[in-house]
Amino acid sequence: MSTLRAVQADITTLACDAIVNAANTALRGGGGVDGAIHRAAGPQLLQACRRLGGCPTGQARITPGFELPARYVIHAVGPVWRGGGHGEADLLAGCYAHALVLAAEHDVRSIAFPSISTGVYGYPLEDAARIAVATVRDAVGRYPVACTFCCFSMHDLAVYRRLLDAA
Ligand code: AR6
Repeated sequence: MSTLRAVQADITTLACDAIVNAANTALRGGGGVDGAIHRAAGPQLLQACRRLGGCPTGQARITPGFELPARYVIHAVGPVWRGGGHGEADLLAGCYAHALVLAAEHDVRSIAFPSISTGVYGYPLEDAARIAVATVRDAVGRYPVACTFCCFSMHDLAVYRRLLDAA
């Protein structure tokens, strides 16, 4: 059965089948949620990422979760916000959709997403959250998975909850 919910948490603590990382195209780790996931998963995660040879913006790649409670990490590369006229919305939707395709291929039954692109990449939260919720809602209609939007702040949580409560 598909369920969509939003929680406020550090995504590295969630014992889902897969957690999603807000990665960069090099897949070499970074700050924000990427840094937290690499620290919690241990050095094997970087080694696994190196073998993947990068990931284009708007797509995703999958690795084991190593020392994380999650079995897999799905590394999704969102767009840098450049004002909205550079295909950002399609690229953001694309990385959520691709993450869910990879999840389905690996029999993932529960998945948690951070708010991709809304930190250093500067995507306006409300717009990004709308795309996240719409894309995930659409995909879980085809592939049943329990999906958690993992918000880092109470403000983000309020935005996601409002969107999830709307029909
Ligand atoms: N758990 C859940 N969410 C978190 C956590 C955490 N532990 N830490 C931060 N967030 P960002 P981006 C939230 O900047 O904008 C990296 O350097 C954060 O509050 O992590 O997609 C990568 O390597 C925000 O809501 O990702 C890339 O170069 C959300 O996660 C670049 O940043 C995303 O913020 C990607 O930028």
